[in-house]
Amino acid sequence: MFFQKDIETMKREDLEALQLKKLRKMVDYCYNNIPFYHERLGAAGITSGDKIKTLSDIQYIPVTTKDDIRDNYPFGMLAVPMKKIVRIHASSGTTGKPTVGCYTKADLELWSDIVARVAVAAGAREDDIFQIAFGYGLFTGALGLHYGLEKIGCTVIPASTGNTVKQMMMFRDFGVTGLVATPSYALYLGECVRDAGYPMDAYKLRLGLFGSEGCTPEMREQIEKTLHLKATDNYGLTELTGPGVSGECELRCGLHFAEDHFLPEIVDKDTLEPLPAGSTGELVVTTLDREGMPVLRYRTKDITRLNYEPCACGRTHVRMEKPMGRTDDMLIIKGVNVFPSQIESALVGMEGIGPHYQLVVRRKNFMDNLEVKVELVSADMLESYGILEGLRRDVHDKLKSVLGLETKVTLVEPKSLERFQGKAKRVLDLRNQPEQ
Ligand code: DLL
Repeated sequence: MFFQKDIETMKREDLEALQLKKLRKMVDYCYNNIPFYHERLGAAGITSGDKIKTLSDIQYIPVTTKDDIRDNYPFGMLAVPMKKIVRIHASSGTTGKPTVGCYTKADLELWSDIVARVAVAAGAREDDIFQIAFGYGLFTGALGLHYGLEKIGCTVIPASTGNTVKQMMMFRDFGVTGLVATPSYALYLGECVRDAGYPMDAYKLRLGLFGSEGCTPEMREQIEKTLHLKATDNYGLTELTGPGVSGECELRCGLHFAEDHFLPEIVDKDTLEPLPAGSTGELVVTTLDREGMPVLRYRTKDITRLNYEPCACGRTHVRMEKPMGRTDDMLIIKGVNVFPSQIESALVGMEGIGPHYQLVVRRKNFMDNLEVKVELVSADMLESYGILEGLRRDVHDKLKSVLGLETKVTLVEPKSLERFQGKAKRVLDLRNQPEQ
């Protein structure tokens, strides 16, 4: 049930004392070893860790952004000589240069520990056989889970993405008990399994370790129904190491943060002011032990909340609510703020439509408009205008009541929307295209 019980159930005051000690050391380490931080911290008057008297003094440390890391591409944020780096990962990013993550041997060791912790908390055990259906490569997901699960003693199958027929064959032939994937890929695999008529209840699959993108409770239910497993969520970022930063325990009531290695804060996304405990805002994280590429107050852009109430599982580390989205994914449609996750929650599970959707944003007369494309579950419905129109109206009305917004709803044929093997891209932004 625990991977590192002493640490995971530490008393809060001891945990905070540990964090403060590590934070002060980390400030010194960054100031002395990374020119970028020497300059930033110096300009803020924080020339030594001694200036940090309490944990809340962290607010005086300047934040670090993705642009800061990009501006120092590729190795400007290193705190150690290159010869101490034994692994490089990178996040693809949709524009410009990728964000690079560099690891020393100690970083890799710590990374496997935190992933092992997340996996055990979710219910993984030594005798599990895990199929890793994340893309192997620069992405931190696959190798991160790979070494963490091996550390527990699980059998790991580095399946990678693609070739769903083979994925399904391995489920059966290798007696797979656990699946690692993005929720979107799990959804797609579930659909393939159902279409192929595989008797999933005869399979041994029981646990899903899903992450790297959001997944609403409604979507999770769909995945669990088709794959016959218990789906759990884990979270991380390349800039902070990768997966293992936080993850759900078997009770699934928030993602326990690896607080002995990462110090999370919630700030106002516009003013960067710290927000009181329990508020929703942007997650900012400081690495407390990272050796190769530490970061101070990294702005994740993820919107969430932290819950400091102790969890019934016995873990004391703070629980992060599933992020509702990224600040840069938030759409502003006719003055209304909309997160794609709100639309997902409203749509998934509605009768007559499937869980796949696409959001198309256009700009007309200086105003943003939203088209929501949803798939019908059965092509037979295409034959009745009355049924189609009734369904379209239902979807429209549900979105209107949830979002308070007029949307254009388009019903499309079954299986006509794109399926994803990695992170889903559900928003098609046509705002910079000529009007259509
Ligand atoms: O996605 C690391 C990871 C891999 C986490 C595998 C979990 C499992 P990046 O590619 O750098 O790293 O993307 C980080 O993905 O800021 C979030 O916006 C999003 N994200 C990651 N995990 C979750 C999650 C990996 N469980 C960005 N729920 C983050 C919601 C997530 N969003």
